[in-house]
Amino acid sequence: MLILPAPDDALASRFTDDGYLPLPGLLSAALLARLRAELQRLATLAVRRDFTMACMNDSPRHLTVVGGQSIAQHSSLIPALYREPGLLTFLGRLTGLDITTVHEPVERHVLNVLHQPGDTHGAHIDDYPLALVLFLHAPAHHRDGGLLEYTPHASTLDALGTRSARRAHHRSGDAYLLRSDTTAHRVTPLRHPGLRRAVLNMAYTTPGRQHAVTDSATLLYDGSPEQEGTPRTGAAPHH
Ligand SMILES: O=C(O)CCC(=O)C(=O)O
Ligand SMILES: [Fe+2]
Repeated sequence: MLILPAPDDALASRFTDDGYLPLPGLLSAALLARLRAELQRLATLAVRRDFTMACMNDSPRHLTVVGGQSIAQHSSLIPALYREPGLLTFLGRLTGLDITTVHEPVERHVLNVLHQPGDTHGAHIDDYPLALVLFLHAPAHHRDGGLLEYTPHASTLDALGTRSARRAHHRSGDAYLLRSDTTAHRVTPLRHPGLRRAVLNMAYTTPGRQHAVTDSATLLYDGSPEQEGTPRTGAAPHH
């Protein structure tokens, strides 16, 4: 299903140094098409989120999501991709970690869609050590926003939004791997109407780390919408 590169030493050390590794050739055109169709099919399950995340310096969340539990119940494609043995082997070789799937369903595999001007996935670190992010749709240009901004080996979120943060643009069909528990990261706001950025984020962990350390994923993907702003259930992107 995925076109996995050989996990050589150069890729491995780049990932260790940068906390980020672009994997642009990972998705075949056929798999990209299937994942886009799956996103469209799951759109009725999507929930709008507009709130600030208290445990992440009150950073903003303006996006539409499909949480891991909904995906587990209604998709067979995404859970199968998530568990693909070759993918787990690849991630283990690349990172040198004993990689395993995340038990709790909320954060395991999620769909994040930015589709309105100003939509952003604000500053945070993840609960689990690895995030593999697959781009189903992305703005064409760097200047459109929707960039991944990140600071490797960070103990705070403070450098995000400053000139010292690194930024990466991705195209539809791209992928990247992030050392997501120690790399502070955010997605910069979309800058115009008519843009769409949709990712599938798959989280992986190591055997001793099966518990979320913050409530951020629960708030974003499983919280009661009424408590967190002005959600619009079903306001899902349709292409
Ligand atoms: O959309 C992205 O590039 C990052 C997503 C992310 O950080 C997350 O889902 O935790
Ligand atoms: Fe993240």
